[in-house]
Order: sequence, then C-alpha cells, then structure tokens
Amino acid sequence: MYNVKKLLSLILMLSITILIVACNNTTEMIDDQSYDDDNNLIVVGFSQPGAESAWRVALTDSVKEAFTEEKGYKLIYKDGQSKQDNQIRDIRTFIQQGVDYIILSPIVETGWDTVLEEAKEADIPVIICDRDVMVSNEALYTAFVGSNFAAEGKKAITYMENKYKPDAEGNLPRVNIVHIQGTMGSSAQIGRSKALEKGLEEHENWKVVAEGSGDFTKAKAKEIMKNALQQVHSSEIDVIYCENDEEALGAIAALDEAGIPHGDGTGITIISFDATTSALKLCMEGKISLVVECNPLQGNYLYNMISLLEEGEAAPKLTYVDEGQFTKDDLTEEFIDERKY
Ligand code: GYE
Repeated sequence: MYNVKKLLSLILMLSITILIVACNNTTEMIDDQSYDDDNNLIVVGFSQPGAESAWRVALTDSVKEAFTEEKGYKLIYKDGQSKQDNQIRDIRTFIQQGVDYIILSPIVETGWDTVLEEAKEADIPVIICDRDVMVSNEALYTAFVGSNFAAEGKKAITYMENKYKPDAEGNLPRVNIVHIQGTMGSSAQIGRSKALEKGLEEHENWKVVAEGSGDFTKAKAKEIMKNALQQVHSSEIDVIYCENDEEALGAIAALDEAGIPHGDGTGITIISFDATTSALKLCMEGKISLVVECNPLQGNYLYNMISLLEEGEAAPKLTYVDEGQFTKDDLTEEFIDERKY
C-alpha cells in the first residue's frame, strides 16, 4: 500500500516537472522569437494622449515617418483615448516590454512622477514631446521637445493690442471676449490661457463675457459657443479666443447655424492656434483673423535627439520647435496646399 502511494506521488511529481519544463520552453521560444524580430532595431514607445484634433494626427504621422524600420527603428504607438490613466498604463507596458526609449506627449502637466520614476529605475530615457510636464525633479525625464505655449499666447495678445488701440482722444474700445479653453491642465491650455489672463490684467477694457473648456475638440467648442450665445447677445461679442483650430471650427459652426456674421467687416474677431490647413483656408477667407502657428512636425526633432543619445552624447534639456503666425495677408492658396498639415 505504502509503495503504491509512493509510486503515485512520484508519477505526479514527474508529470509536474515535465509540465513546468514544457511551459518554460514555450515562454523562451516566444521571447526568442520577438527578440529576433526586433534584433538590431531601436525600440521606441510613443504615448499620445488621443486623436482629438487634426494637429495631433499630424504629430502622430510625423513621429511615425521619423522612426521607420529602414532607419533602424521600431515604433510602438499607443493612443491614450484622452485619459491620463491610459497613458500611464501604456508607459508601464513600454517599461515591461523593455523598450529603448519612451516618447511621452502628456495630456496634462501633473501626475507623472511615479511612472517616470519607474522608467528611470528601468534605465529607459523618456523624452517629453509637444506638451510639458511638471515634476518634482527634472531629472525624471531626459529632454523636452515641443512648443512654447506662453510665446504662442503672447503673439495672440500682441495682435489684440494692436487691433484694439485707444482712439485719438484716448478712449479705450470695448473688448468683450469669449474664451474657449483647451483641455484643462494641459500645458497648451495653461500657456495660452495665462497669456490672455495677463492681457486682461493689463487692459481694463478687456473682459471675458463667456468661458468654457472645449477640450480641444470641435464638438465641445460648438456647444460652448452655443451656450455663450444664450448668455450674451452676439452684438456684445468682440473676440472669440479659441485655444486651437478645432475649437475655432466649432465656434464658427455655432455662429453659422445661428446666422451670425463673423470675421472681416463684422464686429467679431476670431483668434485660433495651430495653423492647420482648414483654419488657414478660413483665415485666407477672412473668417479667422489670426492663426498662431503650433508646429506638429516634431518627428525629426525627436529623431535627431535620439540619434544624439544613441551616440552617447548629451541631449539638450529643452528644445522649442519653430513656429510663426498668420493673418490673411500672409496666405496664398499655393502656400496652404504645400503645407503638410
Ligand atoms: O494645439 C491641439 C491639440 O498640445 C499643442 O493639442 C497641442 C495641442 C494642439 O489637440 O490642437
């Protein structure tokens, strides 16, 4: 009896051992397989907050074009579906996958410390792109490549200052503003809103008559504009300050639906940020008065930065991309057609 029991447990142990060995072999095979596929390629994980605007699609395309297999890269792209939690999860996945670099375009500025610490512990350099982060220690990321949102906002404010000057007697014109903000807490929103807030402090005749966040989308901005038109008569509105092109398109849709004239020759001035093709066309038609450029073609900047790091060189901590601004006078159809976004 005792011997039968002993034999049975021996058989059981043997089969468990066989099973474990078999499983381990399978895991190794899968690992080897994926390692073989990526061998010699530099793996870059790219976490985007979402696909809320044409601008962001242009950024995604630009990064994908920069990091191709022909150039020796494998790009893993993740869309956070407009949620920070998803982006944090995506970065953790990159860390588990053991990518060589992480590019993060952060939806908002705060809340990244822990996951960036995890990347640092795993020795994976993180490059922040497009929007900035606010962290306790700047050593948590390697470099930032993106826009100077304060400078962008300042361009819009300077335009308004030139447009709404005191008359010969020194009387100040009325400047009633509808302020459509971007995603709250994103550095694009913070920089552009702060510039306007400073303008409001410096000009007693400037006043915000309606405000809300359009989340950088056309649909939400349209709703905000519709609500604004219920609160204030359109004749009381002088400026619509839209924190991206998508929002300008939404505001224009609401005005058009309500049959309210806007743009050149009317009392309503629309200001926008990004300079995507559709907004530039409206600017050329006089519907949008100023488009401040925000440059999504950041792929090459990121590529050059990672190439430097690959060569063992230090990367500059802060790189701002080149950006301009446009009014009707700066635009032609050929120019707009030739643009990449
Ligand atoms: O202006 C907007 C986008 O972060 C600069 O995000 C970017 C902004 C851009 O969705 O269109």
